[in-house]
Amino acid sequence: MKHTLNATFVGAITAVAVLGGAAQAADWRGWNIHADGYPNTVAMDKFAELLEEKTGGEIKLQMFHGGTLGSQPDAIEQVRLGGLEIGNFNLGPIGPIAAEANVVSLPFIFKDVPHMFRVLNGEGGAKIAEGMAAKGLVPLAWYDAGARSFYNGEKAINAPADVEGMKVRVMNNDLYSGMIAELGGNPSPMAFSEVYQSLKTGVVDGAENNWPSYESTGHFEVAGYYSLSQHLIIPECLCINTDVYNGLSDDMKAAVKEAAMESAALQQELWAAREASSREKVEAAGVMTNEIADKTPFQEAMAPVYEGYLEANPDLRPLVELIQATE
Ligand code: GTR
Repeated sequence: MKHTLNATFVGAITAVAVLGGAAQAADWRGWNIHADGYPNTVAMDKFAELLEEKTGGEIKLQMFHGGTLGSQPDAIEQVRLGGLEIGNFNLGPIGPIAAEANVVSLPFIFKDVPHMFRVLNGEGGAKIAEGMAAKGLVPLAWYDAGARSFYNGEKAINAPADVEGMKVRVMNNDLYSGMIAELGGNPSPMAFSEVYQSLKTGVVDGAENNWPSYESTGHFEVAGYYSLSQHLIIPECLCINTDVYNGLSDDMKAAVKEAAMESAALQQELWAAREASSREKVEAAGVMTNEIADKTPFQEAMAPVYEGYLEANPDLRPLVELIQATE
């Protein structure tokens, strides 16, 4: 497939991307927080490969993994402003920017991961995508990030009382700080890259994440109790700057979207395998895992978090109800 860039495309991206003179190729840069071999890293590399292939070499994407281009909140700003074109972002730190996207950060809103995907692939996902696009981030496809659970170095967590007084690292989002506060803990918002040292030196007592991130970061070495609260099921996006995307011709848009969808299919497949292998690895290293027999007290404690969100965003009540009503 051989295209030439159309005028709209060139006009729109001149301000935000480097155009390679004669060849008229667009050189994009992409951000990812994860290490080599992580499902998202492999899938983003695949996206870059497919993008080049499907656009006949007209769009080239250079991926920067491991958060080398900055923290996630900074990278989200960069993509919104067009300093970077592409990012694989967790919707958690996007929530404070796009209220629609923040709905996924309400604790226990999704029953499980398949429920999350049913919502994302329907009207709810369209509403979230629209809200994000208006803030500069078009989600091209959704990645799986499983469920997040609490971990710490001292004890198994079985009830909210076990979180009381505990200093828990959260991602930058007031909903998460509210969530920890409602459980009686002290929230500590902090960049992903700082969590290992903070756990090790006692700056925080615990944190929360999915199996693959708990394992790949080495957090399991310094916080050996993993309690299956599964309080958050947050999707991730393969996101592009809105102006860059809108400036593409229809053919180019289709090629970019197709590459993203194929990348997401690969990510979801790799994710399932990695969740299992990460769990095996940390348990073999001595991590104590516990199921939480009754999650109701955790869920009930979240009522003020929902109330706060709905008070701030009364127009998003239908979205919350739509998700809750989705089978
Ligand atoms: C991971 C997620 C990252 C980042 C990280 C965190 O699960 O994939 O994008 O959000 O959690 O806790 O900061």
